[in-house]
Amino acid sequence: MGKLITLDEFIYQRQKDFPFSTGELSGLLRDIGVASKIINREVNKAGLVDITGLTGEVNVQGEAVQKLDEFADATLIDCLRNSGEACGYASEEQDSFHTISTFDNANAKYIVLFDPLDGSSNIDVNVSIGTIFAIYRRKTDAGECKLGDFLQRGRELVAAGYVIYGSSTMLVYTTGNGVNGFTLDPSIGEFCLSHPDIRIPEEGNMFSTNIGYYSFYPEYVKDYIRFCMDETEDKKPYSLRYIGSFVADFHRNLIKGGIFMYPASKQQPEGKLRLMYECNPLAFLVEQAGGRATTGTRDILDIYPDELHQRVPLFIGSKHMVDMIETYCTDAILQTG
Ligand code: AHM
Ligand code: MG
Repeated sequence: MGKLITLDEFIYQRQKDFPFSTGELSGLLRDIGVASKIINREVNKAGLVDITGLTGEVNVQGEAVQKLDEFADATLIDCLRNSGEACGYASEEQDSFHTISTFDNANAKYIVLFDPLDGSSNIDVNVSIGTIFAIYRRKTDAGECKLGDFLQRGRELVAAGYVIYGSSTMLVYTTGNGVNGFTLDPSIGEFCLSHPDIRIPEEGNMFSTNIGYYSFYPEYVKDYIRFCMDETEDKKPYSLRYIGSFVADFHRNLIKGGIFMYPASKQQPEGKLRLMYECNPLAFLVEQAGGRATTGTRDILDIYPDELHQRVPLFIGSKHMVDMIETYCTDAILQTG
Protein backbone atom coordinates (compact mmCIF):
# COMPACT_ATOMS: atom_id res chain seq x y z
CA MET A 1 0.00 0.00 0.00
CA GLY A 2 1.31 3.47 -0.89
CA LYS A 3 1.58 6.17 1.75
CA LEU A 4 -1.83 7.58 2.49
CA ILE A 5 -1.89 11.38 2.70
CA THR A 6 -5.04 12.94 4.06
CA LEU A 7 -6.27 16.40 3.05
CA ASP A 8 -5.41 17.77 6.49
CA GLU A 9 -1.88 16.35 6.34
CA PHE A 10 -1.39 17.70 2.85
CA ILE A 11 -2.59 21.18 3.80
CA TYR A 12 -0.28 21.12 6.80
CA GLN A 13 2.67 19.99 4.65
CA ARG A 14 2.02 22.76 2.14
CA GLN A 15 1.75 25.36 4.87
CA LYS A 16 5.21 24.40 6.14
CA ASP A 17 6.55 25.27 2.66
CA PHE A 18 5.72 28.93 3.42
CA PRO A 19 7.78 29.82 6.48
CA PHE A 20 5.86 33.00 7.37
CA SER A 21 2.37 31.68 6.75
CA THR A 22 0.06 32.03 9.71
CA GLY A 23 -2.01 28.94 9.05
CA GLU A 24 -5.21 30.93 8.47
CA LEU A 25 -5.66 29.81 4.87
CA SER A 26 -4.90 26.23 5.91
CA GLY A 27 -7.57 26.46 8.59
CA LEU A 28 -10.05 27.82 6.11
CA LEU A 29 -9.39 25.05 3.60
CA ARG A 30 -9.76 22.44 6.31
CA ASP A 31 -13.09 23.93 7.35
CA ILE A 32 -14.36 23.89 3.79
CA GLY A 33 -13.29 20.22 3.68
CA VAL A 34 -15.38 19.56 6.80
CA ALA A 35 -18.39 21.38 5.34
CA SER A 36 -18.16 19.31 2.18
CA LYS A 37 -18.17 16.07 4.17
CA ILE A 38 -21.37 17.17 5.91
CA ILE A 39 -22.94 18.16 2.58
CA ASN A 40 -21.81 14.84 1.09
CA ARG A 41 -23.56 12.95 3.87
CA GLU A 42 -26.86 14.65 3.03
CA VAL A 43 -26.39 14.41 -0.75
CA ASN A 44 -25.97 10.66 -0.36
CA LYS A 45 -29.35 10.49 1.37
CA ALA A 46 -31.09 12.50 -1.36
CA GLY A 47 -33.21 9.59 -2.58
CA LEU A 48 -34.42 8.91 0.95
CA VAL A 49 -36.10 12.28 1.29
CA ASP A 50 -39.41 10.83 0.12
CA ILE A 51 -39.24 8.22 2.84
CA THR A 52 -38.10 10.42 5.70
CA GLY A 53 -40.16 13.47 4.70
CA LEU A 54 -40.70 15.62 1.63
CA THR A 55 -38.48 18.62 1.09
CA GLY A 56 -40.03 21.69 2.67
CA GLU A 57 -42.16 19.49 4.94
CA VAL A 58 -41.71 17.85 8.28
CA ASN A 59 -40.07 14.41 8.35
CA VAL A 60 -40.97 11.44 10.51
CA GLN A 61 -38.76 12.70 13.31
CA GLY A 62 -40.76 15.93 13.31
CA GLU A 63 -37.83 17.95 11.86
CA ALA A 64 -38.26 20.41 9.01
CA VAL A 65 -36.63 19.00 5.86
CA GLN A 66 -34.47 21.54 4.10
CA LYS A 67 -33.88 21.61 0.39
CA LEU A 68 -30.40 20.27 -0.28
CA ASP A 69 -29.10 23.48 -1.82
CA GLU A 70 -30.32 25.45 1.20
CA PHE A 71 -28.78 22.86 3.48
CA ALA A 72 -25.44 23.11 1.64
CA ASP A 73 -25.57 26.90 1.87
CA ALA A 74 -26.30 26.88 5.60
CA THR A 75 -23.59 24.26 6.25
CA LEU A 76 -20.89 26.25 4.50
CA ILE A 77 -21.91 29.41 6.32
CA ASP A 78 -21.84 27.63 9.69
CA CYS A 79 -18.39 26.22 9.00
CA LEU A 80 -17.07 29.63 7.92
CA ARG A 81 -18.54 31.28 11.02
CA ASN A 82 -16.95 28.68 13.26
CA SER A 83 -13.61 28.70 11.49
CA GLY A 84 -12.51 32.16 12.60
CA GLU A 85 -10.52 32.58 9.36
CA ALA A 86 -13.11 34.30 7.14
CA CYS A 87 -14.49 37.80 7.68
CA GLY A 88 -17.17 37.61 5.00
CA TYR A 89 -18.87 35.47 2.41
CA ALA A 90 -21.12 35.64 -0.60
CA SER A 91 -23.18 32.75 -1.89
CA GLU A 92 -24.82 32.13 -5.23
CA GLU A 93 -27.94 31.33 -3.23
CA GLN A 94 -28.13 34.78 -1.63
CA ASP A 95 -28.71 38.26 -2.99
CA SER A 96 -25.91 40.03 -1.18
CA PHE A 97 -22.65 39.44 0.67
CA HIS A 98 -22.38 39.16 4.46
CA THR A 99 -19.83 40.14 7.06
CA ILE A 100 -19.02 37.49 9.64
CA SER A 101 -18.87 39.53 12.78
CA THR A 102 -18.25 36.94 15.46
CA PHE A 103 -15.43 37.69 17.90
CA ASP A 104 -13.20 34.99 16.39
CA ASN A 105 -13.56 36.29 12.86
CA ALA A 106 -13.11 40.01 13.64
CA ASN A 107 -9.49 40.12 12.47
CA ALA A 108 -9.76 37.55 9.71
CA LYS A 109 -8.44 38.59 6.31
CA TYR A 110 -10.14 36.19 3.90
CA ILE A 111 -13.47 36.34 2.18
CA VAL A 112 -15.11 33.32 0.54
CA LEU A 113 -17.52 33.11 -2.38
CA PHE A 114 -19.26 29.88 -3.14
CA ASP A 115 -21.89 28.06 -5.12
CA PRO A 116 -23.04 25.65 -2.41
CA LEU A 117 -24.64 23.06 -4.69
CA ASP A 118 -24.12 23.62 -8.38
CA GLY A 119 -26.31 21.66 -10.75
CA SER A 120 -28.88 21.16 -8.03
CA SER A 121 -31.62 20.57 -10.60
CA ASN A 122 -29.89 17.19 -11.12
CA ILE A 123 -30.34 16.02 -7.53
CA ASP A 124 -33.67 14.32 -8.15
CA VAL A 125 -32.20 12.14 -10.90
CA ASN A 126 -29.04 11.04 -9.13
CA VAL A 127 -26.63 12.92 -11.37
CA SER A 128 -23.35 14.29 -9.98
CA ILE A 129 -23.47 17.76 -8.45
CA GLY A 130 -20.84 19.91 -6.83
CA THR A 131 -19.76 22.71 -4.52
CA ILE A 132 -17.48 25.47 -5.87
CA PHE A 133 -15.49 27.89 -3.69
CA ALA A 134 -13.25 30.91 -4.19
CA ILE A 135 -11.07 32.58 -1.56
CA TYR A 136 -9.72 36.15 -1.75
CA ARG A 137 -7.90 38.44 0.66
CA ARG A 138 -10.13 41.29 1.78
CA LYS A 139 -9.24 44.72 0.39
CA THR A 140 -10.43 46.83 3.29
CA ASP A 141 -8.45 46.71 6.53
CA ALA A 142 -11.08 45.79 9.10
CA GLY A 143 -14.68 46.13 10.18
CA GLU A 144 -17.68 45.45 7.98
CA CYS A 145 -16.86 43.97 4.59
CA LYS A 146 -17.54 46.18 1.57
CA LEU A 147 -18.69 45.20 -1.90
CA GLY A 148 -15.16 46.00 -3.15
CA ASP A 149 -13.77 43.20 -0.99
CA PHE A 150 -15.76 40.79 -3.14
CA LEU A 151 -15.63 42.35 -6.58
CA GLN A 152 -12.06 41.29 -7.32
CA ARG A 153 -10.63 39.93 -10.52
CA GLY A 154 -10.06 36.20 -10.68
CA ARG A 155 -6.32 36.95 -10.98
CA GLU A 156 -6.41 37.97 -7.34
CA LEU A 157 -7.69 34.64 -6.10
CA VAL A 158 -5.72 33.10 -3.26
CA ALA A 159 -7.31 29.67 -3.50
CA ALA A 160 -10.18 27.98 -5.27
CA GLY A 161 -11.61 24.54 -5.71
CA TYR A 162 -14.60 22.31 -5.97
CA VAL A 163 -16.13 19.21 -4.50
CA ILE A 164 -17.81 16.72 -6.80
CA TYR A 165 -20.43 14.45 -5.30
CA GLY A 166 -20.16 11.72 -7.91
CA SER A 167 -19.64 7.98 -8.03
CA SER A 168 -17.07 8.90 -5.43
CA THR A 169 -16.71 12.26 -3.71
CA MET A 170 -13.66 14.31 -4.55
CA LEU A 171 -12.25 17.63 -3.43
CA VAL A 172 -9.95 19.36 -5.92
CA TYR A 173 -8.23 22.63 -5.07
CA THR A 174 -5.40 25.00 -5.81
CA THR A 175 -3.65 27.70 -3.85
CA GLY A 176 -1.88 28.93 -6.98
CA ASN A 177 0.79 26.28 -6.85
CA GLY A 178 -0.64 23.42 -8.92
CA VAL A 179 -3.84 21.44 -8.54
CA ASN A 180 -4.39 18.44 -6.31
CA GLY A 181 -7.35 16.10 -5.97
CA PHE A 182 -8.50 14.13 -2.92
CA THR A 183 -11.01 11.30 -2.86
CA LEU A 184 -13.22 10.78 0.15
CA ASP A 185 -12.73 7.38 1.74
CA PRO A 186 -16.10 6.90 3.44
CA SER A 187 -14.77 4.10 5.64
CA ILE A 188 -12.42 6.48 7.47
CA GLY A 189 -14.23 9.74 6.68
CA GLU A 190 -11.10 11.34 5.22
CA PHE A 191 -10.24 12.95 1.91
CA CYS A 192 -7.10 11.15 0.70
CA LEU A 193 -4.67 12.44 -1.92
CA SER A 194 -5.57 10.47 -5.06
CA HIS A 195 -4.75 12.86 -7.91
CA PRO A 196 -1.52 14.73 -7.16
CA ASP A 197 -0.46 17.58 -9.43
CA ILE A 198 -3.32 17.36 -11.94
CA ARG A 199 -2.48 18.57 -15.47
CA ILE A 200 -5.21 18.97 -18.08
CA PRO A 201 -4.18 17.54 -21.47
CA GLU A 202 -3.41 20.41 -23.89
CA GLU A 203 -5.61 18.79 -26.50
CA GLY A 204 -8.76 16.77 -25.98
CA ASN A 205 -11.39 14.97 -28.00
CA MET A 206 -14.51 15.86 -26.04
CA PHE A 207 -16.70 18.92 -26.23
CA SER A 208 -19.42 19.80 -23.77
CA THR A 209 -22.24 22.21 -24.46
CA ASN A 210 -26.02 22.26 -24.43
CA ILE A 211 -26.38 21.37 -28.09
CA GLY A 212 -30.14 21.79 -27.78
CA TYR A 213 -29.52 25.57 -27.84
CA TYR A 214 -27.56 25.30 -31.10
CA SER A 215 -29.90 27.53 -33.09
CA PHE A 216 -29.58 30.28 -30.45
CA TYR A 217 -25.78 30.23 -30.51
CA PRO A 218 -23.63 32.82 -32.34
CA GLU A 219 -22.40 31.72 -35.79
CA TYR A 220 -18.79 31.31 -34.66
CA VAL A 221 -19.86 28.86 -31.93
CA LYS A 222 -21.90 26.91 -34.50
CA ASP A 223 -18.82 26.85 -36.76
CA TYR A 224 -16.68 25.52 -33.94
CA ILE A 225 -19.26 22.87 -33.05
CA ARG A 226 -19.28 21.74 -36.70
CA PHE A 227 -15.48 21.58 -36.54
CA CYS A 228 -15.76 19.39 -33.43
CA MET A 229 -18.15 17.02 -35.24
CA ASP A 230 -16.24 16.89 -38.54
CA GLU A 231 -13.78 14.23 -39.59
CA THR A 232 -10.68 15.85 -41.07
CA GLU A 233 -7.20 14.65 -42.07
CA ASP A 234 -5.99 15.55 -38.59
CA LYS A 235 -8.82 14.40 -36.42
CA LYS A 236 -11.81 12.15 -35.92
CA PRO A 237 -15.09 13.68 -34.75
CA TYR A 238 -14.93 14.62 -31.08
CA SER A 239 -17.28 13.04 -28.58
CA LEU A 240 -20.07 15.16 -27.19
CA ARG A 241 -20.33 14.89 -23.41
CA TYR A 242 -22.80 17.09 -21.55
CA ILE A 243 -24.05 16.25 -18.10
CA GLY A 244 -25.64 19.63 -17.42
CA SER A 245 -23.83 19.85 -14.11
CA PHE A 246 -20.90 22.22 -14.50
CA VAL A 247 -18.64 20.67 -11.87
CA ALA A 248 -19.12 17.20 -13.33
CA ASP A 249 -18.53 18.34 -16.93
CA PHE A 250 -15.51 20.37 -15.84
CA HIS A 251 -14.04 17.56 -13.76
CA ARG A 252 -14.22 15.05 -16.62
CA ASN A 253 -12.59 17.48 -19.04
CA LEU A 254 -9.90 18.35 -16.49
CA ILE A 255 -8.88 14.73 -16.18
CA LYS A 256 -9.40 13.58 -19.78
CA GLY A 257 -9.01 16.77 -21.83
CA GLY A 258 -11.85 18.64 -23.49
CA ILE A 259 -13.69 21.93 -23.71
CA PHE A 260 -16.83 23.10 -21.90
CA MET A 261 -18.83 25.90 -23.52
CA TYR A 262 -21.66 28.01 -22.18
CA PRO A 263 -21.70 30.85 -24.70
CA ALA A 264 -23.82 33.95 -24.89
CA SER A 265 -26.91 33.15 -26.96
CA LYS A 266 -30.10 34.74 -28.23
CA GLN A 267 -31.88 33.41 -25.15
CA GLN A 268 -29.12 34.26 -22.68
CA PRO A 269 -27.19 37.26 -24.03
CA GLU A 270 -24.77 37.26 -21.06
CA GLY A 271 -24.41 33.49 -20.91
CA LYS A 272 -25.69 31.62 -17.86
CA LEU A 273 -22.83 30.88 -15.52
CA ARG A 274 -21.84 33.29 -12.80
CA LEU A 275 -18.44 34.93 -12.92
CA MET A 276 -17.84 35.11 -9.17
CA TYR A 277 -19.21 31.74 -8.07
CA GLU A 278 -18.58 29.42 -10.99
CA CYS A 279 -16.33 30.82 -13.72
CA ASN A 280 -13.54 32.51 -11.75
CA PRO A 281 -12.75 29.68 -9.36
CA LEU A 282 -12.70 27.04 -12.08
CA ALA A 283 -10.78 29.37 -14.43
CA PHE A 284 -8.09 29.82 -11.76
CA LEU A 285 -7.99 26.09 -11.23
CA VAL A 286 -7.83 25.21 -14.93
CA GLU A 287 -4.99 27.69 -15.51
CA GLN A 288 -3.12 26.14 -12.62
CA ALA A 289 -3.56 22.77 -14.35
CA GLY A 290 -2.24 24.13 -17.66
CA GLY A 291 -5.58 24.92 -19.33
CA ARG A 292 -7.44 28.11 -20.17
CA ALA A 293 -10.75 29.91 -19.68
CA THR A 294 -12.06 32.76 -21.83
CA THR A 295 -15.25 34.60 -22.73
CA GLY A 296 -14.13 34.31 -26.36
CA THR A 297 -12.42 37.69 -26.29
CA ARG A 298 -10.72 37.86 -22.91
CA ASP A 299 -9.41 35.64 -20.19
CA ILE A 300 -12.05 35.07 -17.52
CA LEU A 301 -9.51 35.90 -14.80
CA ASP A 302 -8.91 39.39 -16.26
CA ILE A 303 -12.51 40.56 -15.96
CA TYR A 304 -13.16 43.37 -13.47
CA PRO A 305 -16.53 42.36 -12.05
CA ASP A 306 -19.39 44.86 -11.88
CA GLU A 307 -21.72 42.92 -9.66
CA LEU A 308 -21.79 39.83 -7.48
CA HIS A 309 -24.16 37.83 -9.65
CA GLN A 310 -22.71 38.83 -13.02
CA ARG A 311 -22.99 36.22 -15.77
CA VAL A 312 -20.39 35.73 -18.49
CA PRO A 313 -19.99 33.56 -21.58
CA LEU A 314 -17.56 30.75 -20.83
CA PHE A 315 -15.20 28.52 -22.80
CA ILE A 316 -12.99 26.49 -20.47
CA GLY A 317 -10.73 23.48 -20.72
CA SER A 318 -7.77 22.18 -22.70
CA LYS A 319 -5.47 24.96 -23.84
CA HIS A 320 -5.41 24.27 -27.57
CA MET A 321 -9.17 23.84 -27.77
CA VAL A 322 -9.82 27.11 -25.94
CA ASP A 323 -7.22 28.84 -28.13
CA MET A 324 -9.12 27.63 -31.18
CA ILE A 325 -12.58 28.82 -30.14
CA GLU A 326 -11.00 32.16 -29.28
CA THR A 327 -9.63 32.39 -32.81
CA TYR A 328 -13.10 31.61 -34.19
CA CYS A 329 -14.50 34.38 -32.00
CA THR A 330 -11.94 37.06 -32.89
CA ASP A 331 -12.16 36.18 -36.60
CA ALA A 332 -15.93 36.60 -36.41
CA ILE A 333 -15.53 40.03 -34.78
CA LEU A 334 -12.99 41.09 -37.44
CA GLN A 335 -15.31 39.98 -40.26
CA THR A 336 -18.29 41.90 -38.92
CA GLY A 337 -15.99 44.93 -38.41
P1 AHM B 1 -27.34 26.31 -11.16
O1 AHM B 1 -26.25 27.13 -10.52
O2 AHM B 1 -28.70 26.96 -11.06
O3 AHM B 1 -27.32 24.90 -10.69
O4 AHM B 1 -27.07 26.34 -12.75
C1 AHM B 1 -25.83 26.03 -13.22
C2 AHM B 1 -25.90 24.80 -14.06
C3 AHM B 1 -24.54 24.27 -14.35
O5 AHM B 1 -24.18 23.31 -13.41
C4 AHM B 1 -24.69 23.66 -15.72
O6 AHM B 1 -23.49 23.66 -16.44
C5 AHM B 1 -25.70 24.55 -16.36
O7 AHM B 1 -26.46 25.13 -15.31
C6 AHM B 1 -26.62 23.80 -17.26
O8 AHM B 1 -27.49 24.69 -17.88
P2 AHM B 1 -28.45 24.23 -19.07
O9 AHM B 1 -29.48 23.36 -18.45
O10 AHM B 1 -29.01 25.51 -19.58
O11 AHM B 1 -27.61 23.51 -20.09
MG1 MG C 1 -24.45 27.13 -10.01
